[in-house]
Amino acid sequence: MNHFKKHILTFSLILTSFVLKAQLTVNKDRLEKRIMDLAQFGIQENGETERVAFSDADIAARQWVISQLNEMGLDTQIDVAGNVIGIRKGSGKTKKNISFGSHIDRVPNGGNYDGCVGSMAALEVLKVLTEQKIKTKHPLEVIIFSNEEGAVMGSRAMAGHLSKTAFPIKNATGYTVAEGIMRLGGDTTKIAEVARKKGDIAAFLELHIEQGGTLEKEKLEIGIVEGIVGLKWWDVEFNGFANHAGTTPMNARKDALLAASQFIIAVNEVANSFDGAQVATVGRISAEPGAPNVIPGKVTTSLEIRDLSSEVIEKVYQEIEKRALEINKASSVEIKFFPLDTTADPAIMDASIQNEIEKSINSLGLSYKSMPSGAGHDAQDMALIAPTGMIFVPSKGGISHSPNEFTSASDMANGANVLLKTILALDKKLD
Ligand code: HGY
Ligand code: MN
Ligand code: MN
Repeated sequence: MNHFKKHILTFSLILTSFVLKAQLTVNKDRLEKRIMDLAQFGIQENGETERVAFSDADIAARQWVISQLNEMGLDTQIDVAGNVIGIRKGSGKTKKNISFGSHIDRVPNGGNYDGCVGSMAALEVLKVLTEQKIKTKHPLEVIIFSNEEGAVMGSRAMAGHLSKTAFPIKNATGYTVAEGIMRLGGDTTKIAEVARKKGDIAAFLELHIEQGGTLEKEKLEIGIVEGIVGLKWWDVEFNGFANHAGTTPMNARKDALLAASQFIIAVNEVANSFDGAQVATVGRISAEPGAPNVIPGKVTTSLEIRDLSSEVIEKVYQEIEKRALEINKASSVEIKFFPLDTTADPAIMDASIQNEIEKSINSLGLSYKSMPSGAGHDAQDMALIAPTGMIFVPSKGGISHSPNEFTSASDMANGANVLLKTILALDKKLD
């Protein structure tokens, strides 16, 4: 009889664990609460959150994430690039992590979901696995990258291509990248040590909001990202001649702000003149001396160009340079381009990872499409060193980089469930 009982017991244990795994889902309300808890870091009087990389709010939020990871028994550290790392030990012999995560730093006046959904979903996935006492063969590594909005710096360092030339770049906090990395607990003198070798990581996954309107418009629940655009940044300097706004005749001026205005229109016209999905933007401008009764003598603007092809980015840039030369000739305002070391190359996502994501989506009965990403992500750096995949969830109204950014709890939970299932599937499939 005992023998029989033992078999029944074993069978029912296997059945329960099978049923549990089949029903294994994230806790939607807990995930939404984490998003709101995270939004408290940098909360302003008007109820919006400011949390630009390297700010006190960013540092406090990163410490909070570390405490959440510690509570779940993970080994945590801040690497020399300021990335927050949490490791959940695996039960197998393999030392290769399955890594997943995103970022929690934001653009100025940004939203609560960009980067935060992937980061908080990573915590939720770990919570569910801990609660259900599910061990994975591979160690699981959560990465909350540093300074993603400053051109994916933390993941660039991990991919081994963050050089000292990027260190002087300042963000909206006024801190340079070097100062910021130190503030986050990193160490710029050892930045090379953070680089992972290709093959160190078994797979990298990032869940992220789409930041565009495609999924919502087509009433789809999930996007499988095929590729991520590359982007390049420049500072553009306009040197004219500051002079009296009242006594200087209109035909005797070297008005730097007028030239910059013509440049901004030219950037828009050039980007629209090519077929394809390239984009070009002037997002920042400063005019000196900035008084109403002085003709601006010096203006500095930003310039950003993005496309899935580096060649197209270069072609658009060359056309913009030509238009700048015409403006210079007509206005005698000198125009100089300063490329910033913020280049993020276009990245194609791993086909087998996309396939695993698709299988997870189908097992959950969710609607989906494969699509490119017009936004840059840490995943584009991780794709240089590991098989990488990205999962998109809808952005309401396609709005992002704005306090009006929103993704519903059920959409976030859908994405987190796809992330969870794909991690478990990869854990089984990969050595
Ligand atoms: O700018 C981007 O594309 C991303 O949101 N950092
Ligand atoms: Mn992002
Ligand atoms: Mn962003």
